[in-house]
Amino acid sequence: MTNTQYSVTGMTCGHCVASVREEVTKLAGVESVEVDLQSGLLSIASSRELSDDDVIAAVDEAGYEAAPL
Ligand code: 9UX
Repeated sequence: MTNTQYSVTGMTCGHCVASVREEVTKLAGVESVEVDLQSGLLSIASSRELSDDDVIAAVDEAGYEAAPL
C-alpha cells in the first residue's frame, strides 16, 4: 500500500471536497481518499504507485488544482 499527499487549492465547501474525492477515487488502484477542506490536504492510499499527472488531472477534472507534497 502506498500513501501519497497533495495540496489542493480552490476548495471552499463540502461539495468541492466530494467532487475531488469522486474524481480521485476513479483512478486505478486507489483504495481510499481523504480530503481536508481547511488545510487542502489530499491523502490517497493506493495499491500501486500513482502518477502525479494522473492525480493532478483528476483534481483538475473536479475543478481544482493539486500539487504534490
Ligand atoms: Mo459550490 Mo464548493 O460551487 O465550490 S461546490 S463552493
